[in-house]
Amino acid sequence: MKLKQNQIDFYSENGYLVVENLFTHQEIDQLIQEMKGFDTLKHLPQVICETSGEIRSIFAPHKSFNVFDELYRQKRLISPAQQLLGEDVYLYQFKLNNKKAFIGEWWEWHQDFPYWHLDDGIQKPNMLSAMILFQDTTAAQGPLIFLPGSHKVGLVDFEPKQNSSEEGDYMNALGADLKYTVKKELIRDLANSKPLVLAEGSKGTCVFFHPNIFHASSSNMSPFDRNTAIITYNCTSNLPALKTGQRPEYLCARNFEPIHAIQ
Ligand code: 6CS
Ligand code: FE
Repeated sequence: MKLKQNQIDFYSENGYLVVENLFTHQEIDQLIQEMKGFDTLKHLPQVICETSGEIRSIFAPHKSFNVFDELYRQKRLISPAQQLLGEDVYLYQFKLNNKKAFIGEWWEWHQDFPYWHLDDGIQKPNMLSAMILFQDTTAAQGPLIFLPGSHKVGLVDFEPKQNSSEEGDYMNALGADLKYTVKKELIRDLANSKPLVLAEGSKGTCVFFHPNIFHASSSNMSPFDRNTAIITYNCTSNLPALKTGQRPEYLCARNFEPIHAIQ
């Protein structure tokens, strides 16, 4: 799948791009089936649970299950990523974010790049995330909320937080109480000039988004699950600084080989 120029322009203007039906229902059903295998792997550090005990996120699912290993290499993801970034890419981070019916919790307003820049030492935001929707997703399930165009602002000041001080503590990058969040005034100002957008879409839709776009999501009060796969690609010229005390491989991958795309 190659993006058209108008899609590339839309992405650079807005910081996100929705591509409907990138995956078939059958393909998604297979992924959902495979995800059940993680119930037995809850003790692993890369499986993050909600306060209720349900799985919130699974990092590096490709290390445990073959279907996920084949997912991030798909040409229909790699080609658009290369087009939008203008370079070869490697897999930086791969997670499954779950939001279970009735109990799935929110994400505060944040940018992704601060985590990757400050915690992993990546220099430039030459990265992107591809989010695949596993269900037909509407406002009721707590989809991502984007502030279009906010990626152009660059890295912004964080809302001061009590939990943001401990160096080397990466768990507060993974739960509902995030360490790098965007200041409320800034969101208010920008949202007054550009309306917020919900990442809604049918099962199999893919949403590409920029590491600096402001985003958040509400809890899932609906009776329907909302599962997503979020695959982050980085340019092979933009590697993390390898320093001591760095985050585990399931958050910041160390295999910098350009991905060999498969059909
Ligand atoms: O720590 C990280 O890498 C992650 N944290 C957040 C809140 N978003 C992006 C990324 O997965
Ligand atoms: Fe995020």
